[in-house]
Amino acid sequence: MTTYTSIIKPLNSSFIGTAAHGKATFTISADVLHIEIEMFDTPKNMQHWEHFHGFPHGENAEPATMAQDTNHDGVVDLPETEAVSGTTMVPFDAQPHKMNIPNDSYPVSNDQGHFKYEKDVPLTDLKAQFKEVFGTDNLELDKRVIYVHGVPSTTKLPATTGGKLTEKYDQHVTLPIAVGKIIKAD
Ligand SMILES: [Cu+2]
Repeated sequence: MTTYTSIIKPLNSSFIGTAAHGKATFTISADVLHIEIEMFDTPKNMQHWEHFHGFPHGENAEPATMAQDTNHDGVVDLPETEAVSGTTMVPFDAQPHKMNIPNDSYPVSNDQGHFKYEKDVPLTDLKAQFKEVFGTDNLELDKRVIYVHGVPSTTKLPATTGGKLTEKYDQHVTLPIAVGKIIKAD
């Protein structure tokens, strides 16, 4: 059994007005990846996208900081995270092994901004899909970072905020609100 953990720290908190934070645990045993993610003080009563991000070819991903606000508009948007954190890889939604990023099956925060996500993922299926997309079946969790996203659609973002995927899934859905480096536990 191998365990990985992540302390998830706020990002863009001064802009969004709440410091989202939490913790994740990943346990690999036999053919199951067990995931637990608990978040506090996220924007409340809304769905929050969450994934691990990384580089497919062995590079080590690091959490973005305000230093990644390269266009100096006051927010670190999804495209700005890519330089240090790589690309969106695996969603923590209803079916992580499908690796279908844009969907509505991510966790929803309560009126306190809290949510807890728990999932058992079939590892063989996840690795097969990962290989299909990234050309390797090595998840390399300790080279990944976890992102939690999402501010209310009413939040006024700078016009320069990137990360709009579709009309439905725009910059509000993808704006990073917290990030954590995944590390291998002893
Ligand atoms: Cu993400």
